[in-house]
Amino acid sequence: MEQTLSIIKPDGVNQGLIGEVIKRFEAKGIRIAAMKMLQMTKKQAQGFYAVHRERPFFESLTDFMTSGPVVAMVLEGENVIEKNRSLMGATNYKEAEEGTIRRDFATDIEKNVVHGSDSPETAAFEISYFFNQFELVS
Ligand code: 3AN
Repeated sequence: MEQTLSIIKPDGVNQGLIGEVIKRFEAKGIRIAAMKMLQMTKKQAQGFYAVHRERPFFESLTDFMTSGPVVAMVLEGENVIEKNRSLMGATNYKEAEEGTIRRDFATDIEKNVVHGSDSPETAAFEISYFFNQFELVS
C-alpha cells in the first residue's frame, strides 16, 4: 500500500473544483487517508518547494501557492503515486492528455490546479510537511 500527497492549489479551490478533484480520486478507488484546508505562508511554500529554489519560477510559484487556501490530502492505494500523476496530467496542461485534471481545468503552466508527489521519497517528505501521524486514518 502506497501513500502520496495531493494538493488542490489556490486556482483549483477558486474555481470550485474541490469536489470534482476528490470525485475523480474516489472513482479510481483511491482512498483519502487525511485531508485539511489551509493557507500557506510564504515560508511554508518556500520550504515545500525547496527543490525548485534555483528555478526562475520559484518566486512566482511560492506567491501563487500562498495566494489563497489549498486542500492538502494524503491519498492511499496500490501504485497511488503513479495513479495520481496520471489523473493529474502533465505539468504543462497543453501537453496533458485528454480527460486529465490539468487538461480539463488548468489555465497556465503554473496555475495547474493540483500537485502530486512524484516519488516515494518526495511523498514521505511532503506528507510529513503537512500531516503528523495522528492525522492519518488507516
Ligand atoms: P509537477 O507539479 O507536475 O510535478 P514540478 O514539480 O516540475 O511539476 O513543478 C512544480 C510546480 O511548479 C508546477 N506544478 C507548476 O505550478 C510550477 N512550474 C513548473 N514548471 C514551471 C514553469 N516552466 N513555469 C512556471 N511554473 C512552473
